[in-house]
Amino acid sequence: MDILADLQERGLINQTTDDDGLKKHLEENVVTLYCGFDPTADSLHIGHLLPILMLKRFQKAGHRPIALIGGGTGMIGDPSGRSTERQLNDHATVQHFSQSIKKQMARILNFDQGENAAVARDNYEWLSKMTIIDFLRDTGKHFGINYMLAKDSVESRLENGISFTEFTYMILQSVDFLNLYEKENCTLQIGGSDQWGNITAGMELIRRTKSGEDGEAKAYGLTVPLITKADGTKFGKTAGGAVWLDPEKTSPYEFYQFWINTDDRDVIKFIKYFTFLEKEEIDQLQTELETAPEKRVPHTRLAEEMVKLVHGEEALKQAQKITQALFSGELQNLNGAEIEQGFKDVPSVTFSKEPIGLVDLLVQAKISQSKRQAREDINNGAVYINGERNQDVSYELGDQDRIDDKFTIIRRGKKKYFLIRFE
Ligand code: 629
Repeated sequence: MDILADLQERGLINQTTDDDGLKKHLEENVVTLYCGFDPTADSLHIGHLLPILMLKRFQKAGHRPIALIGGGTGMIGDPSGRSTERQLNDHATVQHFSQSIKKQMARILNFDQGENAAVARDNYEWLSKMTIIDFLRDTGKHFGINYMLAKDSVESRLENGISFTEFTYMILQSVDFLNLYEKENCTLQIGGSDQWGNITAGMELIRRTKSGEDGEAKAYGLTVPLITKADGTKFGKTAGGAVWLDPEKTSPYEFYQFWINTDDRDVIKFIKYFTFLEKEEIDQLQTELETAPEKRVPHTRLAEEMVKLVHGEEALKQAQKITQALFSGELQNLNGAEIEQGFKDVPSVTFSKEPIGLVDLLVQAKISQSKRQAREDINNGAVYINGERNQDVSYELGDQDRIDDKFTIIRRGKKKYFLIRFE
């Protein structure tokens, strides 16, 4: 199946600048395409995943993807899709963000050898060398103010105000497309639907500056849809904030949980968007969802695919192990790192390593209200140490209760977990 038909089938095309032309272009050529990512944090997040995977889909279909890091544009700030002016980061910070993002990108895309190996570029390379006079004379002349004012990203901001800095952003992104067109024969830019205005501005610049004797210079644009959820809440946000691709910021276990908690109404759509599973298998998962929704087979599959893709097989095994341990309450087999991932969001208290009576610990960690309550809880069999029930009111916690000499998990009742850290 051709790439556009596959993308269409998956619901991954919001719009293209020329459906028929692009289809033909992709059929006849190994097409170099790009997508840009501005370094606005030290990690990519789940909102970046769809376009990254798009690059990978094109690569799998034989085309050549460029991941463009916006080391230059990240200094300016894209107004697209935003209602207020951005806070600018200083140069060193943007550089640091760029480095981190490049590393993450390399984990997902294949930058190794081969005719269509993915390529990484940083627009700081050319944008930082452009002089203000060149910029205004050679590039600015091609942009009419009325054209720029009519772009969504600008028009929607006129009332609340937009700086000249953000106003010119579309020109910089257009310079990139032109530059990659010239140097890399890049003829397609992709992005989220918020990028439509910037992408078409670049195409226009290419057409105006590169059309010559041989006829029209042509470039293409394609956008992916905004991800919506059935319950109307924003995709990629959890109570704890954004879902990051950096395992230090969002652990593989949390990442796994994020996907497994997908709403039934969204799960098949997300499988189409985010995985490389093929139609037959997706149809099968759809049937599973309809006949045995309680088994959550598609959700589990989605979570597995995503953790494997972003963090690898080992991290997936660990996430599954933690999930299983928390589900069964059997925590004995978890190591310190796994405890830390699995219990990141439970109340935690730090103690010194002196032996301490269970009753005192329950009170001091505010797990039980009073000594009397603590004794009652223990007697009732409501208290578990590392997954094992303990009904001894005179029990003293010691070395044997510390996992990796660092953690003890106390459970009170069916589900209330507490993490005791020892220093
Ligand atoms: C220079 C910079 C270019 C081309 C693109 C860019 C970045 C672009 C942008 N993109 C968003 C970002 O960086 O701001 N101006 O966070 C983000 N993108 C991925 C998708 C997006 C978009 O990285 O395009 O739609 C999110 O899904 O918001 O020459």
